Amino acid sequence: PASSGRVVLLTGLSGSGKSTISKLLVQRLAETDPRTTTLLDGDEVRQILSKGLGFSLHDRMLNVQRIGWVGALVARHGGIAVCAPIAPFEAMRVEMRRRVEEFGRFLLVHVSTPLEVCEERDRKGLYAKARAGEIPAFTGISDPYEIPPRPDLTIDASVVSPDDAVDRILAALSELDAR
Ligand code: GGZ
Repeated sequence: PASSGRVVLLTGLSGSGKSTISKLLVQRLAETDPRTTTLLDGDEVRQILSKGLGFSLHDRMLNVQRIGWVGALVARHGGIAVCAPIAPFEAMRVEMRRRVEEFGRFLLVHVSTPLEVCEERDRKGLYAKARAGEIPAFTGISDPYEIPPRPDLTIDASVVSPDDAVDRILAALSELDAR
């Protein structure tokens, strides 16, 4: 089809498993899908594309807008962009979908791992710092995470393995292709 480009947005809390799932997803797509795949992970984006931005509402909006813009560009050229920012506000996700759907199709995946689990694991020690007030406006602790009301998929990574999560996303992507 003319608009064969895709953007997959994995939204969820810090430590929810977005990066792990998206890296595996990109590997699997490289093996199985003829389209090129681009990973736009939170960490990497903030080192370059969004360098200098912080975590105010304004800066988060800009960050996610930039990711959406690059993702839409990838989709416009027939590729698949896998994006994994927290994207905590519904408005930014809606805007990204609108932008992408001008050129291709959009899949919203809510990685819904509960806050308690993310905080309990606390791989980077950020939740402890946020609780101690050392990181202001930390998503889930002192800044909101708006639960997506109508995600295409919901995956709780505390009960679903990364492999199974990727299987579910690939199945949802083929459904999009069939539509
Ligand atoms: C949330 C923060 C914050 C605050 C630093 N709130 O686990 P991580 O470390 O690697 O993922 C988080 C990342 C979030 O950046 P995003 O670009 O994905 O966020 S957004 O979509 O809201 O723009 C976390 C780290 O940055 N981090 N401070 N205050 N996460």
